[in-house]
Amino acid sequence: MGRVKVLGACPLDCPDACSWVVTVEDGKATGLRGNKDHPVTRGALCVKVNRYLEQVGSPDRLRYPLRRVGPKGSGRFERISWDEALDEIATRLTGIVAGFGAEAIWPFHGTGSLGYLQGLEGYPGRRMFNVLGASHHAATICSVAGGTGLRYTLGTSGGMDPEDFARSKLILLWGTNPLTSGHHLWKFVQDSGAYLVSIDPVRTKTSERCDEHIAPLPGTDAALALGLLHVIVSLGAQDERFIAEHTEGWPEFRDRITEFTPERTAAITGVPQEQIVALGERIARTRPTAIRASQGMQRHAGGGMALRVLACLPGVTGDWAIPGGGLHYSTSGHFRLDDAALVRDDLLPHPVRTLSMTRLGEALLETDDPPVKALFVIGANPVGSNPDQRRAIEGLSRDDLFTVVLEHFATDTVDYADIVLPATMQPEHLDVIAGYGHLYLVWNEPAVEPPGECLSTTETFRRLSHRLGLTEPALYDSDEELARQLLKGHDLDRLRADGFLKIQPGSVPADKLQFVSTRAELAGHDPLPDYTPPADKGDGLVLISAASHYFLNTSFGSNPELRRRAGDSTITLHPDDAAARDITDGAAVLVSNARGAFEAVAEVSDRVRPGVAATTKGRWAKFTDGATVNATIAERDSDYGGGAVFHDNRVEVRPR
Ligand SMILES: Nc1nc2c(c(=O)[nH]1)N[C@H]1C(S)=C(S)[C@@H](COP(=O)(O)OP(=O)(O)OC[C@H]3O[C@@H](n4cnc5c(=O)[nH]c(N)nc54)[C@H](O)[C@@H]3O)O[C@H]1N2
Ligand SMILES: Nc1nc2c(c(=O)[nH]1)N[C@H]1C(S)=C(S)[C@@H](COP(=O)(O)OP(=O)(O)OC[C@H]3O[C@@H](n4cnc5c(=O)[nH]c(N)nc54)[C@H](O)[C@@H]3O)O[C@H]1N2
Ligand code: SF4
Ligand SMILES: [Mo]
Repeated sequence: MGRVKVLGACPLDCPDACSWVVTVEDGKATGLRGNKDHPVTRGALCVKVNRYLEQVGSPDRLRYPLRRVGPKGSGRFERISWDEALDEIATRLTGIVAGFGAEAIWPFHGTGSLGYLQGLEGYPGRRMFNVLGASHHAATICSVAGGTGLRYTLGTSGGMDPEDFARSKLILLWGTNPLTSGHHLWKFVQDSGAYLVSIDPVRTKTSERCDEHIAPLPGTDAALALGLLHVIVSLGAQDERFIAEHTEGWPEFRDRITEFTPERTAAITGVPQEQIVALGERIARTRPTAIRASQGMQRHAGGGMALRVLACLPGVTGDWAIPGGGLHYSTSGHFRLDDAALVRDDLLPHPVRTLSMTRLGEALLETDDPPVKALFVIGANPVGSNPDQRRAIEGLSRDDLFTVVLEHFATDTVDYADIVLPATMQPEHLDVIAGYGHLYLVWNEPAVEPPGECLSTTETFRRLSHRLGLTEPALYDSDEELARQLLKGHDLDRLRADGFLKIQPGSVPADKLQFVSTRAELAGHDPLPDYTPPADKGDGLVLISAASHYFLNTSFGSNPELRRRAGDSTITLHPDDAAARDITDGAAVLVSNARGAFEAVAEVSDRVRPGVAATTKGRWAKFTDGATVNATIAERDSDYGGGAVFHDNRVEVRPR
């Protein structure tokens, strides 16, 4: 068979959507590296995905269907055949539909893969679930609040082309840590030679590489942006021509800005007045200024509002009209693929309810119209990733809940499954990925055969549809047919041959930029931007649990080498906060609030500002005494779209 190279795409929930090259020798994947030809990947993957083939070939990989034999949570399973698994699922679903209606079924899709065929973007199985009339799933856990806020201001959530950062003169890295959570942007940031400002309550790896670090109190970014605008407008540095031609509601917005004097802004944000004024002056005189804001800062009660206000800033300075100016949050809004043709909501027999990913505990424990009786967990690990871990586990422990988990590894969530189905990994199936940190579609050609009896998610649902006796022809479309339907109007053959294809972004703003937003008003919100304070107002420290350098959400959480490098579960405290609690560096501590508690090792450092503590997401509860930071997080919605509020979280910390 010899040696061949196959082009693929990283499926993980990361803005960079790398194009990769798999070396296959005699049917085995022997090498994986970044594609040198891709303008963003530039030949490099990352510390996590450099170990991806280790994951693919791991002895811990799930290879066969399993049926639970111990109590829920015990993780005791027996191997069964695919026929047995599909029969049992079909029988249980048929009973649940007869007894409670099909809306009692919840296909719970996570971000394990962002593929359009096998992952979140295309909701694999949705066609089958639509034919049945199952509940819909809203993937609210990650970015919806910020995306919605941007649309209120801009009419689109897609901002700058990240490659244009190379042309910026001032870059604000605002609530984002790209050197950990999507490092390929850094090349463009560096090429720019721009003055770099990190705005983050935590001094991150990225902050260390910037010219300046500003550490606001968490959840106060909208106030900071309004305060910076106050300085800009006081200097008369607004771009009157851009404002007149491309915006709506300037007089009202200008009045709002007037309220955010440097004094008031400093009081809200905890940033010294001089720093606010100096940065405002710098923005006022520097064109183009670019803002990179990502998901971190919108995991707050006012997260949607924060992005809404941030998008106004380049509207006042006119940066939206200058190459290298504006804001980049996620490029997803620029991809115009035929999602509707893929998911086929026209197959629904009647309108159905939508259940929010963020509210798993509530849906499993409190919803009864109808109750959730069957849960399909697809590419998700809610025990590790969802807020309010204790309630999520309580819900998943319900004996009357039938849970099917499609997985690669025996995660914390798998332990609560009735049936586990082994899924293929990226080199084993066909898929199409769209970056959210660049403007390329990336093709993933299958390179090797899957191990054991693993099946792709699309094939799993084709077989289950058959077992259920469903006759709708669209349920049996092949992966290639699905790709063609999705990519209508794009050159699939060129994409397949080259491995990637740059798309043409839409214009930003899409129409007139709305300082006063009729779109927000229509959705029942204040038409005028403001500052929305954090919701968790307890006395404790505000705990931020951001991306870990070594895991991707909970993916890789069982990789031995990455676990070793990540070390113990830590919580970083400012020396003043540590001293006030008799906590010394390296001490074992208990982190708790009314919702739950987890154990950690204290790191005492001024990397965090007083009043703020930091840890990371992604650990598995089964490796950390049954609870992670997510045990302390509230299952509460942010302001827009039902987003999650992971960093709007007060905790107490005490020695153990
Ligand atoms: N290595 C690695 N990479 C990842 C991930 C991972 O788990 N590991 N996760 C991926 C996923 S799912 C996503 S959505 C993205 C997320 O990537 P990011 O958008 O970078 O999200 P976070 O890591 O949550 O937070 C980023 C930064 O925001 C800061 N922050 C928190 N609250 C505030 C605030 O109120 N104001 C300001 N100014 N800053 C704040 C945090 O301290 C943190 O340094 O990254 C992806 N990339
Ligand atoms: N404390 C805290 N918690 C957070 C966050 C935070 O900032 N702080 N961030 C949140 C964010 S941004 C996100 S996006 C969520 C993510 O939460 P989840 O969507 O639960 O993502 P993962 O934890 O990575 O779990 C994905 C699972 O999918 C599996 N998987 C991967 N590819 C495939 C596939 O092709 N098929 C199948 N069947 N399975 C697959 C992986 O093995 C993995 O176990 O976590 C959230 N949780
Ligand atoms: S996780 Fe991100 S940086 Fe790493 S290979 Fe995947 S897309 Fe690239
Ligand atoms: Mo995310």
